[in-house]
Amino acid sequence: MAIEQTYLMVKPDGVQRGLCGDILSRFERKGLKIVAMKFMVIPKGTAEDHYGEHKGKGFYDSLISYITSGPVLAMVLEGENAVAVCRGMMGKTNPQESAPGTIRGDFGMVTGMNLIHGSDSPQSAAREISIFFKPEELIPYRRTADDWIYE
Ligand code: D4T
Repeated sequence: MAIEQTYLMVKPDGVQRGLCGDILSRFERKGLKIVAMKFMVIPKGTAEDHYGEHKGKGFYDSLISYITSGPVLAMVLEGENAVAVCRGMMGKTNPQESAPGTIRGDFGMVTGMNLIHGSDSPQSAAREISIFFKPEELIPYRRTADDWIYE
């Protein structure tokens, strides 16, 4: 199984509700490796770039104003099959349909405040990482715990 990188972001509601630590610790405890992290308010143009595929949809304007309404915790995580693993941990887009034990299932109530973003494919991950991080902001290092996470 290939090692992948994925783009994750605790959205403004997650930051305001004090859930950054809880959300990040789930990924750390699972075995994902932190490669980059940034606390930022997303500029409107960057948000429009990130969510370009949704332009023209009914929820687009509120999505852009929500995601730019306050700071987010942006990060790149790495691991085997990281994109799908992290999507599974996030739960479905609508928190009311997300299984208990997932981030959205445990903490969210509505789609418009669904706490976290995660790339939905390796191609999206590469695109999104390049929107939010410069190449030199991705930190390569050997994590000794990997010897006890992977066979
Ligand atoms: P993101 O992209 O934020 O990780 O969410 P998902 O990958 O799970 O879902 P998405 O791309 O379909 O939607 C992006 C973003 O738009 C919000 N949204 C979505 C909304 O407010 N109303 C809607 O009807 C939909 C489909 C929530 C997530």
